[in-house]
Amino acid sequence: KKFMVIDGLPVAIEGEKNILDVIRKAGIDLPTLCYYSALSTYGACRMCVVEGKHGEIMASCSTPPRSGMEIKTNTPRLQKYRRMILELMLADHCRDCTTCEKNFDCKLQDLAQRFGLKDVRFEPYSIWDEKDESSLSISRDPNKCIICGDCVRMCSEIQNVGAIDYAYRGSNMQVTTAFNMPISETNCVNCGQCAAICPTGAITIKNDLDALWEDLYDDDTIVVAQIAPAVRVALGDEFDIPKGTNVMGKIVSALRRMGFDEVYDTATGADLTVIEEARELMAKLEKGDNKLPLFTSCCPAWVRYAEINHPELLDNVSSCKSPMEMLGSVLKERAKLNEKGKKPKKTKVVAIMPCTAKKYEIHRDDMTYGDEPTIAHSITTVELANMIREAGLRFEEIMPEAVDMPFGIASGAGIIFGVTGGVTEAVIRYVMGEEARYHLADISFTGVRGFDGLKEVKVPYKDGELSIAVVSGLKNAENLIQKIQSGEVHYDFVEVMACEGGCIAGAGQPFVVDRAKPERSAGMYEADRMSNVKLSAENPVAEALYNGLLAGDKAHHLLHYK
Ligand code: HC1
Ligand code: SF4
Repeated sequence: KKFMVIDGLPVAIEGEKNILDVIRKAGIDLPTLCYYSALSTYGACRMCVVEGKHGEIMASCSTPPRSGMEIKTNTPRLQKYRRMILELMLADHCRDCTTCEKNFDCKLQDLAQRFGLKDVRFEPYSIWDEKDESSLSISRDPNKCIICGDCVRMCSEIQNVGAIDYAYRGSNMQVTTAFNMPISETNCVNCGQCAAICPTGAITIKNDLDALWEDLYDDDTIVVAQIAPAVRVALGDEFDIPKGTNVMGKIVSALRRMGFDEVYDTATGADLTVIEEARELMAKLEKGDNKLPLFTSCCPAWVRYAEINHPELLDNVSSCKSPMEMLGSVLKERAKLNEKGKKPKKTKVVAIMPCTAKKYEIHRDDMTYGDEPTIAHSITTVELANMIREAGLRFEEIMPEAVDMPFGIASGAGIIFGVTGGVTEAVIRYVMGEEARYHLADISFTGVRGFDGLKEVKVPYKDGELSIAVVSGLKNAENLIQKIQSGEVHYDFVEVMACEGGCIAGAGQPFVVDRAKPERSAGMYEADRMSNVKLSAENPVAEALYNGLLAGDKAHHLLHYK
């Protein structure tokens, strides 16, 4: 067996690609600012330096382990280096910590405290740059960038976008957009993954809470909330509730305490999406339409990616609005009908989402109700946690409550939208019809579940079978598109989610390195098991809507964007 010696103790080498991973396995929390195992190794921050037997200093993230190697992780020299690195970073860093969006959640702040930094002896060596507030989803503050490059590698390696990169040399080096353009004018798709991974406040997620509080305090506005599937299994992370716990009931009561007038579940909207999207697929199959596969359209970062990079595929992208927009349209329509003959109050729909691209989606020209955005505000799971703290609610203790009627029922199929493969599983249940009720376990074993970047599924359909692919992460999506376009593979239906793992790992969720995917997806599937309606078509709310508010051509008008 191979082993190395870390701080005098032998530790087995079990296939780790660098000594950092061996050190961390040994229980030592070696600091890093630029290392994520899912991204390529950059070795820029030098915080992970270790000392060899002969006094040689090496970055542990980029040194492969060798049998018999002896290293130390904590020596006076290493301590001096780490403190100096931090001090130099802080010297050129805007240190307005108390008002920074990342206060208490900043790795640099955390390390400065951990290494006992008391003073920064050096002057800043660059002039302060302007912030870039052009995006609806993210803010960029170059004065807080430590050039670790995590965002650059995330944007290009995982998302295949490359909207940001290094520019200039030496101490002038910056991470910026091409020609320093405002990020909203680049090919950025608003996925927010750069902000999720940024260790400091250099890229943060837009905070839209002030406008929302204003509406909540306004007596003439009826504020209606809808909660996305993935939020319920992640919000608990912010309050030390065990990972993956479904806290839907607590969210509902917290929202009521904060002044929301009505609270609904986006999963009810997802049931409408399943019905509309499955019908669209079945109609295409019936017609022998050559615009197959049908790509899903509920992920706004994916739709934006397709618009920028694959305009030739837009006819293949479903015409369905996302569940958030479908439920939003229904809520606005109902409000309009209810308002007739009464003193009009404004109804505003607020979406609570795991996603930053939803902040962009709500402002799209094709997502309006009348002449205003259907959804007034889209806030993230983390913003909701901040609201709860600001309101002084003890989330851990709050008693759960049920969502409101008439839109209080969602099927399990609608709920699992929040995890990669969930849309597909829900659509399969629909196309199989009532039969699906007896085959729920079989469907779950077709290959739709799990975290592979690409999953392929075959399900029987009429006399033949449907061929389906599920991808998450835009790089995985691009690879699949290349194969489809070269004729190497053929599918009838493709589910795309821009974030690896699906919405449970959205950039608006509390950040943990692995995004707690197993726990969060287990929480989603448990909610499905516990729901008494399994099929979207059997959701009585959907049925009532199709017979009422959505009757006739209203369904197409309200639920589709093209
Ligand atoms: Fe999602 Fe969706 S699944 S896109 O990840 O289709 O955000 O949770 O709400 O709209 O339902 C997000 C989640 C969410 C929509 C649904
Ligand atoms: Fe890249 Fe997504 Fe960040 Fe835009 S939001 S810069 S696409 S990682």
